Amino acid sequence: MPRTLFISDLHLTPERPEILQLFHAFAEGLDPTEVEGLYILGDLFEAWVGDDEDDPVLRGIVQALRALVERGIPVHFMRGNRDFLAGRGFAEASGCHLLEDPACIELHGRAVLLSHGDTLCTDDVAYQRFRAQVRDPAWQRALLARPLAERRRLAAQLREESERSTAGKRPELMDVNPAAVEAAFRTHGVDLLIHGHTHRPAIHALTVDGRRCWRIVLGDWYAQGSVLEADARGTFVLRRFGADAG
Ligand code: LP5
Repeated sequence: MPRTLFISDLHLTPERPEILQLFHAFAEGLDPTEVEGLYILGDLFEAWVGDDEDDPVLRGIVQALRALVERGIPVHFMRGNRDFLAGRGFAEASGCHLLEDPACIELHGRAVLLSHGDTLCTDDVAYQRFRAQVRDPAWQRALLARPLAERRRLAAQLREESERSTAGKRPELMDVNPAAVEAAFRTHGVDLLIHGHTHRPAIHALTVDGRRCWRIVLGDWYAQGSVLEADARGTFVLRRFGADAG
């Protein structure tokens, strides 16, 4: 039975060749007669500093997406907090359809809400302030006007700053806020939300205004691959695969 696939938080970088290899094997192994579409819900890249990126490894990832689209598998891409600078140039080169965050899609007759997930982490006030700044179009225009090498340096500094900052935050602070999750179900009138970002893969059942709802959290690709598969019967399977999947 054809399936729709959802992935996020691959954090692909030349520095982790084994996960790059896993991604390429995953993409090449997708069969258009079995896969109706692939949704990438953010953080495909460890860091994307602009669509003029010329690193051969990162361009190879863009090519792999394009090859999927040319083989007849539509690829939908939502920006995450690591690849929020992916724009029209990336979409044209990869053939991906860019999704806004959040996006409501129809999946086999059911409305499903998709998000990277960072906007639901409302207790992390420092991050939300930072996010508002880097998502500002004027800030992005000014940044993208700087040379590629400078943007790479800034991104590396920002990563260091982020690692320092997250090391000092309580884990619960970096998870979704229950009220923000409920508000998302209520606002969009859906009973299923799929997101990534928190790296806490799970299928959660909850009740919102008396309605049974489901929140599916995608896994990261740090030690293995992770994919959510959905079929037309309404079955969702969260699967790990590759080296350390167990
Ligand atoms: O990414 P992760 O999972 O480690 O942590 C996130 C939040 N951090 C971020 C920052 C990104 O990691 C940075 C990646 C940049 C890649 C693309 C760059 C494009 C070019 C940009 C060039 C300027 O998103 C982290 C959350 C955590 O998720 C959990 O939700 O807590 O948030 C933070 O750490 C933010 C801090 O709390 C506040 C940030 C202060 C920034 C200070 C600026 C320093 C100036 C550096 C030079 C530009």
